[in-house]
Amino acid sequence: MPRIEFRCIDGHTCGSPVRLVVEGTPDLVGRTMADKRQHFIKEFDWIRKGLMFEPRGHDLMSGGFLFAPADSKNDLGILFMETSGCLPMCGHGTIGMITLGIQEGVIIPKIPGHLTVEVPAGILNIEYEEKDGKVTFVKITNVASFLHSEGLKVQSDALGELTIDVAYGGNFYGIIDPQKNFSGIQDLTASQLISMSGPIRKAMNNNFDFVHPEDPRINGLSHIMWTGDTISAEATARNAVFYGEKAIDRSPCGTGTSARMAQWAAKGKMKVGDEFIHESFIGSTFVGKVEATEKVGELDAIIPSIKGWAKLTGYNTIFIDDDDPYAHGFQVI
Ligand code: PYC
Repeated sequence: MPRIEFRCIDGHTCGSPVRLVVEGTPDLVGRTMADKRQHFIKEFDWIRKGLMFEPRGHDLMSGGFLFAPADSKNDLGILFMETSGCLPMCGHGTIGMITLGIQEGVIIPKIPGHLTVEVPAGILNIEYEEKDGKVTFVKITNVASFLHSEGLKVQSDALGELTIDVAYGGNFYGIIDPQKNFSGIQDLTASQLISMSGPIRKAMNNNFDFVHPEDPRINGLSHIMWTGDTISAEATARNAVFYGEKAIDRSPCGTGTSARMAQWAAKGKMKVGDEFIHESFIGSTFVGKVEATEKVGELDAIIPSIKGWAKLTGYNTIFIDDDDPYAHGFQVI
C-alpha cells in the first residue's frame, strides 16, 4: 500500500485527547452511522490502530471522522474511534470534535449555535457558544440512558466481592460505588484502578449479558466507572472511568456521566431538571442534567445532557506507510 496521509486537528476535552481526522477519511458503506461503524470495524480497523495506538497515538488516544448525515435535516454524522475500538457514542469526543470542527471551519452549522448530529448510538442535539473565534462550551443532549442492572456480584482478586450496577449512557458502564471492600477513588492511584479494572470487566462480561434493548449491535460492558469523594466542594460527584487496556479518562466522561445520572434517577436520587457536576480523576468537570424521561424497551430511561469545553492543541499530518513495521501501531500492556 502506498503511504496514506491523514490530516488531523488535535485537541483535548477537559484533559482527554481528541484527534479529529479531516482528510484521509475512508469511504464507508451504509446509510446510518451504525451501519458505517460496522463497515469501518470490518475493513478499516487498521486506520484506528494506526492513528490511536503507539507510536502515533498512546493508551488514551481517541478521535473520529465526520460524515455527511443520512438525513439531510441533520448537520453531520460522527464515527468515533479510540484505543478500545469504535464506541457507539463518546461524550468527550463529541465535545472535542464539535469545538475543533467549528473553530477551524470544518463544520458549518445550518443554524449557528445548534447542531443535530448522527452517531452510531442515535441522534444528538447540540448547542454551543462561540466567542471571539473560540467555542466556549458544547452542550450535548445525549441518547436515552438507563440503569440496566443493579447489584451484580463479582469477585475481584485484589478487593474481594464487589457489588456493581450497570448503566447505559451511549456505552455500558459497570459502576463501582464505595462499599465494604472499596472505600472510594480518593484512596487509590490511577495505576491501582487500572490493574483492578481489566479482570473485573472480564468477569462481568463472562457472567452477565449487556445488550441494548433496541439495538443488539450495541453490546458488552466496555467501561468500568469507579466513584468516590469529590475534590471540589462544588462538584456533585467524582469518577474515574477505565477503558481500553490502560486508560483512566482524564475528562469526566460524557457517556459515563449520562450512565451515572440514569443510575441516580432510577434510584430516586435525581429527577427531571436536576443538575449534576461530575468531576474527573484530574478534577475537570462536566455539567450534567436530567432533561426528560423516556422508555427504552421496557426500561425507564432518562434523556441526559452534558456540557463541557475543549481546546485546540495543534495540527498533525500523520502518515501510515506499510514500509514501517509499526504502520498499524502497537500497545504495550
Ligand atoms: O466521554 O463518553 C466519553 C468517553 C468514553 C470513553 C472516554 N470518554
